[in-house]
Amino acid sequence: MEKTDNAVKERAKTKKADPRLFKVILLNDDYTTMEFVVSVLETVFQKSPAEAFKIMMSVHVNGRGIAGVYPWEVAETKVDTVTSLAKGAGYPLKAVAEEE
Ligand code: TYC
Repeated sequence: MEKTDNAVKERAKTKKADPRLFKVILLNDDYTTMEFVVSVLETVFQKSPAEAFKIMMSVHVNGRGIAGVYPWEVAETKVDTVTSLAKGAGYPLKAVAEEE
């Protein structure tokens, strides 16, 4: 057997985990109900009812707000989930991912 077992692995991986984080931003609109936005924040972003209401009101007043911060693939999936839940319910609610 070749004596390579203790050799230092100088290049174990060629791809490193992406360390960047992305904010998922909810955008205000005039048609999506407050109840629907609160339910999205609870189910997709795991917010408590009180926190979900607070974030929803802040988006309603300020035009946009942070629903959560995640690695790229998670952020992208949450944006898609919000968009498709909203579309299915007939609301124009939009979310976007922005690098922190
Ligand atoms: N502005 C909406 C209303 O008055 C509520 C709303 C809040 C919509 C947040 C979208 O991301 C949003 N019914």
